[in-house]
Amino acid sequence: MNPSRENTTIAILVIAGIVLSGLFGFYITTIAKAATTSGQSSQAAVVNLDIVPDYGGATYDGFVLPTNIENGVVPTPATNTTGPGPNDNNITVSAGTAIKFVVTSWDNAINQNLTAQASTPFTAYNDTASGQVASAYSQGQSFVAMGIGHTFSIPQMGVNIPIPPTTAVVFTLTFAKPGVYMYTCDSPCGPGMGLVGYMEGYIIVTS
Ligand SMILES: [Cu+2]
Repeated sequence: MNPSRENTTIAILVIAGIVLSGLFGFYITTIAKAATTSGQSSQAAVVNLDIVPDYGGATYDGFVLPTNIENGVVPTPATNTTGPGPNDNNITVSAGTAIKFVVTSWDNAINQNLTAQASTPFTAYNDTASGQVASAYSQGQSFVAMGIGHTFSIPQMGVNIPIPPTTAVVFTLTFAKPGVYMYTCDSPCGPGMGLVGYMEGYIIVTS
């Protein structure tokens, strides 16, 4: 092989390598995104749920899955109120698995000063000028006049977790058996309250 041909061969190999690594990188990114997306709606060990004020207008606050925010999916109020349907904020998880919930409220309104005892251990994370502050509450711990905008409540399980304004609240729940659990907001937050697809939805627990 003469020197110029060898150089040409090397150049072609380098270019091919760059193109292939780019394609491979894209492939990995796509796989990672697909895994995250499918993990959100089924068999997730982590459930991210946002509370968005005035989602869809008309002061309808809502629990919204992050993928629906990304895709601009705005629900119309569901007509079925007694069971799970295509309500846009239903969550599917596995029974017998510890599920970490991360509920992030983007609502800055305080609707209620809540005095109660923690039904479930939870940690509230707030961003402040001096960094992120975590407040952890153990089961049964009292809180007094906590300013909240919403709650994350599962009446069937006695779960009632306060969600303060512009705060991320993290807690872990394990659903012992397959079934359907309604989740809802107990705080008087407006017309989205008690509306399936907005401040109410269903957790579908599979075996
Ligand atoms: Cu609410």
